Amino acid sequence: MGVDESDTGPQLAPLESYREYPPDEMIRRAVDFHAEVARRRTVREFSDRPVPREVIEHALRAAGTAPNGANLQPWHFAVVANPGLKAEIRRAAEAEEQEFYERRAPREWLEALAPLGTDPEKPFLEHAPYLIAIFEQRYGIRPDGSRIKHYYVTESVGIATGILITALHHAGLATLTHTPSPMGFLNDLLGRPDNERPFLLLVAGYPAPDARVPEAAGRKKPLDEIASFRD
Ligand code: IYR
Repeated sequence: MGVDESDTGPQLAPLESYREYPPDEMIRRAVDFHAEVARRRTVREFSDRPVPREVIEHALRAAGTAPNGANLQPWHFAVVANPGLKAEIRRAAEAEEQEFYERRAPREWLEALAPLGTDPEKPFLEHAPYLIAIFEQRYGIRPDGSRIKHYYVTESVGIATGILITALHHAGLATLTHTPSPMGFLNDLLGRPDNERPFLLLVAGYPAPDARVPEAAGRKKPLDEIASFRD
């Protein structure tokens, strides 16, 4: 019922989920949503307080609704709560970060990071209750082992990650988008296949009670610097 009956071409269904709001309500919703997401801060000090796994599961379901190339959903979210595995991830990430901060990073990059106060120590990888390793699937694999081409993989996974971060924030959790570089160790430690490439490591939990955040990172460009309108 409600599905196009023709036997050729795509099966189309009526758009039942769309909601229109009167303009004043639309504006209020847009204002409120901005205020809600503008409160989000990237946090680097996490509490070890446990978080209900259901929150993570629902946020991941939200991420899985992201628009993506040909609806092939080219992502995998590997959720890590196991303390031993978190410790291994921390060890591997800190080894890469040590290299990054001491050798690999050009001075210009280190200067750009200075206002954030980041360094190679990543204790949050053990303190936070959840690490979500986000993988992009460069291609898919059919049950017979043949490859399925994926499209706009990075764009798709980036959009899904944005929704995931927003969903976790909306639920009342703090996150950190962590990008140890390179991240190949995540495939080894998490047993992920060769068609998957780590996209980023999302740290999620309650902020530490005394968590502090860099002032510089809270300053966002005004609208006239990030957008242009041609009426
Ligand atoms: N991956 C390093 C460095 C780093 C890079 C950027 I660009 C940042 O916005 C923050 C950190 C680290 O996590 O410390």
